[in-house]
Amino acid sequence: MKRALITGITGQDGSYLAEFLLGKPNYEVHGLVRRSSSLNRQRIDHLFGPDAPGRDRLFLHYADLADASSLAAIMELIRPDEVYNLGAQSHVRVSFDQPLYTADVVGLGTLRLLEAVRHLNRNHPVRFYQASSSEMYGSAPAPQGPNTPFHPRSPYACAKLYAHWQTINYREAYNLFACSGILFNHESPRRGESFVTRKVTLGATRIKEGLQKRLVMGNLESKRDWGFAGDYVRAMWLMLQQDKPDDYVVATGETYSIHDLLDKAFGLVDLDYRDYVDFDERYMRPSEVDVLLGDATKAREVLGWKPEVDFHGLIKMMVDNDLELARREKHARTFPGS
Ligand code: NAP
Ligand code: G4F
Repeated sequence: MKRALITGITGQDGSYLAEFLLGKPNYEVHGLVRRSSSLNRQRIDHLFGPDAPGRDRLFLHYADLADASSLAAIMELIRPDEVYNLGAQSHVRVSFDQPLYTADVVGLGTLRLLEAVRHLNRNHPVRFYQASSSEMYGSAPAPQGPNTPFHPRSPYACAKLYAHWQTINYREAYNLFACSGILFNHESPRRGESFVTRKVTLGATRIKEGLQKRLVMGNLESKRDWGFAGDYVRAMWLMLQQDKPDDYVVATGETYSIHDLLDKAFGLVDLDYRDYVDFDERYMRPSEVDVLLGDATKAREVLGWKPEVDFHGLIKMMVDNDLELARREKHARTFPGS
């Protein structure tokens, strides 16, 4: 039985990765969770359900990337074979408001975890995956691939770049099996509500059901290479199954603007977004990343990875999910207590 440790298991990617690994009969999955005043385990609750495959192989532990002692203790307790570092303050706009906190959790948090992994690796081989980000490319011209120089444009991106280089340094200095996946934007019905795709699919469907009148947005000109999170966690796992550790870009190779996203999501519920969208300065960033478009040739050739869900399929999946949520909310409002 292989033991995997996931930081960020309560997040979008953590929940898909846990599901993916538990779907394999030879994995025990350990997730790191933070103490919070109320439980926020909605994305992984179903994994503990009576019919969930591997529910008896899933374990949660309290720890925090800000707390080196908790990471060291967990590493010794679990002695994982694979560590997936997905935990982060992952919102770019928020990182401008909380730059030091973001740097601590995203940058130093990764270093704390790498130290704990390095110590364990002295007597138990561990493979490490770092969730690097296409945000590290920032203003570098598209398309961005493994040889594109980085030019980060936010406190979040700078912190991710620090973590990225530490991961490479631990591989080179200590011979650690450490991989960095430079993942372009990936989304799903489990995406946090304040990221642009989910904000738009929630907004369009709630407007359709009469639960909301307007949608207030920031910059509509930027472009992103959006894929499906379920496809991207497969790439993370594949990286750790190779003979040699390396870094990979994971992307769809297609890019769309926020206008395109609005047009697609509202179009799926037969609405014209131009009738409903307002602008507010507060959603703008002090420095923006204009165009992200990834070149995932290496992931395709070496890992045999390719995305299975395209932009249309992704937005449709999210709209279908959010339409169902909106209909349930409307029903509950119309028939309270039913
Ligand atoms: P997400 O939904 O925001 O999830 C972030 C996770 O990190 C949550 O489980 C959160 O726990 C946890 N976390 C936050 N602060 C922590 C701390 N101090 N200690 C331990 N855990 C902490 O993010 P995601 O979209 O799944 O992304 C996963 C990773 O990939 C992140 O590192 C992100 O930066 C990176 N990434 C994401 C994308 C993308 O497009 N999604 C692209 C490239 C890279 P709580 O539930 O307790 O808040
Ligand atoms: O959905 P976003 O907030 O994602 P962003 O900034 O690209 O970051 C995401 O992807 C990164 C990978 O490239 C991850 F590393 C990171 O953790 C995160 O998952 O914004 C996308 C674009 C931006 O250009 C933003 O300015 O949408 C634009 N936008 C326009 N109006 C908006 C809004 N973004 C948000 N969140 N909210 C708006 O109202």
